[in-house]
Amino acid sequence: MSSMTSIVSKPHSWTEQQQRDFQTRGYIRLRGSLDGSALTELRSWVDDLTSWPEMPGKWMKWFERDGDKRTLCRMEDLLPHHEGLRDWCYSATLTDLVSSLMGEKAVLFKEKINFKLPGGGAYGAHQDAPAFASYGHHYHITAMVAVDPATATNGALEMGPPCGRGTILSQRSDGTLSGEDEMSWRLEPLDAGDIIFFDSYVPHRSHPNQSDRSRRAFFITWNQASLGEVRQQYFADKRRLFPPECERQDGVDYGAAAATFNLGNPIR
Ligand SMILES: O=C(O)CCC(=O)C(=O)O
Repeated sequence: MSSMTSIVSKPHSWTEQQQRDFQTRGYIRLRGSLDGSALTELRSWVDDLTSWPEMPGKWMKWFERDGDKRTLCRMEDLLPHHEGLRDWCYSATLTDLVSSLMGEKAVLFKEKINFKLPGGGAYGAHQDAPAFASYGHHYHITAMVAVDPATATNGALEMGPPCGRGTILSQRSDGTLSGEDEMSWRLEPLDAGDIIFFDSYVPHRSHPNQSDRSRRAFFITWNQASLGEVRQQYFADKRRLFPPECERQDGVDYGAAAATFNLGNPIR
């Protein structure tokens, strides 16, 4: 397990134009944020994490299922177990970048890896805000950090029209957006090492991975520090209400927690 902290994001501050773009569109893409050695290290972390066995009470692993076949879909609650990742997620570089987009001090809310391996499923159109509304929070920013290139064929993120803070769009019963077909969507292909920062109101979705290449990415989310640090509470609640597969009990229906903990996801 690496404890290096060499992973940095570039640039270290936003231009006024970038700040305006983020406010107008609800997201901004940074190309080439991680240099070659940082990307190599990030990839080795993901390879490490992927190899860790399922262990109740530790890192959380969820799978997609196709009959008896299961494919790794997601890992969460990683920081207590990985020093390098913890140092990076709490680094001043990342926190300051997010805080300046947020307009106030940001604090880490949660971290995960979405694997989207070949054949991995789609993410339905959704806003994050309704799923993140617990704990009295109103606004979050997430960084999608591309570990692999994200393309039209392996299910890159698509962004919908910006909504502005506080606007919650009409939803289907599963929390996905009922107006999805009337919206214009913009595909955001990424090179490995690119980062998209997006707010919790901008609609987004992604198609299945129809290629033979993985589309792995970190998703790191921050909330306003003024509204409290709840990361540990969030993962305790999630572990209780929507546990990873190895902590599930037969006969329990975990569907009730899906709108908060599994919104639009291919995990079943
Ligand atoms: O990984 C993706 O393509 C979408 C991620 C997402 O929106 C989510 O995990 O809620």
